[in-house]
Amino acid sequence: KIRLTIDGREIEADKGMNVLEAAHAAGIEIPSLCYLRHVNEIGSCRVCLVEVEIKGNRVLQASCAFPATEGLVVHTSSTRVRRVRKTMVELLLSDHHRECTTCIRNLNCELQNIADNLGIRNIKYTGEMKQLPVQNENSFIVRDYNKCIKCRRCEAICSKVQEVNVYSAINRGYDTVIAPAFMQDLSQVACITCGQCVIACPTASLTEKECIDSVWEALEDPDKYVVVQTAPSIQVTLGEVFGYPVGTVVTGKLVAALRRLGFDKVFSTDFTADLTIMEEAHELLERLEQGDKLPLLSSCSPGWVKFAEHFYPEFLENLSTCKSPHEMFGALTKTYFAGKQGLDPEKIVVVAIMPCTAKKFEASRPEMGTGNFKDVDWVLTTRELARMIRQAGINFCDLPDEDYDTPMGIASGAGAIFGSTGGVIEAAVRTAYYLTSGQELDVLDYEELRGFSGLKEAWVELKGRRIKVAIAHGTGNARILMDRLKAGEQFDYAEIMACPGGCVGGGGQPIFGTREHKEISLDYRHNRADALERIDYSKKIRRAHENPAVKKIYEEFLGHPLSNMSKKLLHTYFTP
Ligand code: HC1
Repeated sequence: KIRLTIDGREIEADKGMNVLEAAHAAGIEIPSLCYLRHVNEIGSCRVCLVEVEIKGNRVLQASCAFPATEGLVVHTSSTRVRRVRKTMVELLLSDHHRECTTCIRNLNCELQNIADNLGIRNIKYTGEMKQLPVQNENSFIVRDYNKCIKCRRCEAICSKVQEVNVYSAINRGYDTVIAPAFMQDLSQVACITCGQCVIACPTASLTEKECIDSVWEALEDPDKYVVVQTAPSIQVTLGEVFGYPVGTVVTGKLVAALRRLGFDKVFSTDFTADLTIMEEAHELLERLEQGDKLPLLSSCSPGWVKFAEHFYPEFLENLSTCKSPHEMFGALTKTYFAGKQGLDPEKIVVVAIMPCTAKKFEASRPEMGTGNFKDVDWVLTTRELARMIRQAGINFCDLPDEDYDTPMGIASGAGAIFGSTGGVIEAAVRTAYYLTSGQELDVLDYEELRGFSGLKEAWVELKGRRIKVAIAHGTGNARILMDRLKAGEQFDYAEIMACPGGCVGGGGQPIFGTREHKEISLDYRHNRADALERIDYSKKIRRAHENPAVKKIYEEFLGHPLSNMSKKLLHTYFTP
């Protein structure tokens, strides 16, 4: 520990902290924009300037890049500091397309918050206002260069955490843009569509490609039968937007809100997560028996699949052929469910509420359809759903708790834990153990598969053999695992999720304001993951193979896992 003085208060801080962190730990607020803890500590925006006493002089320094040292004296809110910070933000605003009232990040924009906190009421600096492109040709992310403040957080997340390296600075000085090479659209470069850059962006320079209006149109069309499914993690993240603490389970209100919005059926992707486990566990056992295409690599995270396609195409045969649960759901809605209800599949619209921008991309892939039908018609992120709820004037907090519709709303606890890192393997092992032994596991909780370390490995007992499994989340960690596989290390089964923390940390999840961003770490994802575990614990049925609706769909429609019908509707193939 070290001791330093901030604003006349002597405080203690950990060795190695910068001044911003030390102040924060002591409850002293310093505004910042470009700073992301451990990810982007470059001091470029200068908003976190403070005065530091050096040899009797008060010197301005960026607190995010200045080390806290023993005996240091710091002033965080002197008149000079406040004046200089104000100037920095005024300069940023002088060239920013200030469309606050119509902006998608209105009231959730870090630049807007800071301008308000600093009391900026007019901007002294006028001059040239850039007119740069707004790129929205792809199906997942919109890039508005006119709202970029060059904080480089997108670049830092993409290169240091995800290790995809899509963004870099192009040009110099006033003409600098942070962009893919040659300012190409994200669909033209090796972007994996994960949306971590959207979560990192403090303004609306990076946003999801919104498709709310298309969903409203479908809901208002009397000829359409609109079915909605919710991904496992939405149950534990949507509440944040409406003021609930991070990690609150709001399943009942989520279902009620979707009914109030007018969806004809409200179903759960957890149901097809159970079904995915049935298919994937059988696939694992088949490959283990044949000793072929091992390790089996999970394929339910479309950002990870795209990462593999760009960077590890030699492993595409190892990917599970299972479509992801939300695509399986779409395929079954337009076949099994349509048949059961006597509905014309042409008239069914499948909407998926996903925590993920990559799911938008996945739904647009040509592989993800059956016959003339796309499996999923529209993907809304958690944030888009929250906007629809507000647009409809629904008071989310006052809604009663309601249950999903049957049969495709029935799910085991195994389906729920899919939404956080380690959940797919844990769910699959519960079922694979039963399939190999005919007995149920006594202990369902695999502590060694849980937790947020970037890369976990463990031996898991199945009847008659032990298998070696690995779990990676965030494609930076996936890269480490894949390089080890390339070097010849042997694993049997690996779960890889593109986003840090798994889907609870997806690029379509609620975005926190300035303060929480300083704390950005895996912590808030922990709370969300814990909430998914609570859903699992609370279920009477915690194994996918015990889900009565899953049993029924095999009896009535699919036959058995890996049947011809399953392969036709629920599986796909990725080719380099
Ligand atoms: Fe996920 Fe999945 S869990 S990928 O992590 O397999 O997005 O939440 O919907 O499809 O079920 C995301 C979450 C989600 C699929 C499932």
